[in-house]
Amino acid sequence: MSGRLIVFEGVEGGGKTTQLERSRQWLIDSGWLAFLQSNGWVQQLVVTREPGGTNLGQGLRQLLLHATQEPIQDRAELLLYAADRAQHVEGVLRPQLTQKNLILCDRYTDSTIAYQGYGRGLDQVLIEQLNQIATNGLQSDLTLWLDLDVKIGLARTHQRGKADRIEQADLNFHERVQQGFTALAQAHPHRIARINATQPEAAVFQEIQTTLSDRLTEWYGKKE
Ligand code: T5A
Repeated sequence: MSGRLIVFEGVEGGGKTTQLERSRQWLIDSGWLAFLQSNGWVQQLVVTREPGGTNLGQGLRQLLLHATQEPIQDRAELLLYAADRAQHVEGVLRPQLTQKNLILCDRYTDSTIAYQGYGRGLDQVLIEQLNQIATNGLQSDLTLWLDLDVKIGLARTHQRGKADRIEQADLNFHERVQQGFTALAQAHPHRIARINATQPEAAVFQEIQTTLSDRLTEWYGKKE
């Protein structure tokens, strides 16, 4: 059995980074990781993200989120995210899964459908094809969609300081991105689990913990 890919998705400020770290810690503290390791099903727990999960990706992330010299055209943006993903899948995700590692990844293919497809309005068929090229068919095993009102998420990120290039886009853009995630969750009810991210941090994590426990049990059996 190879490893598993668990992805955290959602609009800006939804708490992905916060909850990913809590999940990492819980997998260790709850004994799940030790259980999986002792049975030889999982070797390591790995944390990564898109964009920016490789050296090349870190440069692309800098360009995508902070470039100021000239506007980035929508199709160029799409291709840069795809380049980041192709490098990440072949250089990190696939090798880690082959080594039976359990991966927690901040954003993946659904972000491209939501942001470049619904948000920018680029052709969905083109995006599906590009996702297929970039991933060579690698899908997440579970995606935790942190669902919250875009205004609340943006307010959280603004409190934190200067907004990045994508956070600066207008509210309508972010509303369309949210519609994208909603449609994706409806289309893939087993792969994508909705988490109510409007609640306080600990309550959000409680939902995530329940979802993770259920899914790990489905994949590997009841933890002893
Ligand atoms: N993108 C990405 C695309 O357009 N296409 C693609 O294909 C891909 C892969 C990446 C950007 O690139 C875009 C999407 C993004 O715009 P990012 O850093 O990965 O950038 O994504 P962001 O959403 O910008 O990350 P953020 O760090 O802004 O948001 P998070 O990770 O969702 O939230 P987090 O955990 O950092 O929390 C944000 C703030 O809220 C507080 C935290 O303390 C923090 O201050 N917070 C809460 N406050 C109250 N209640 C809670 N429950 C809270 N949870 C967290």
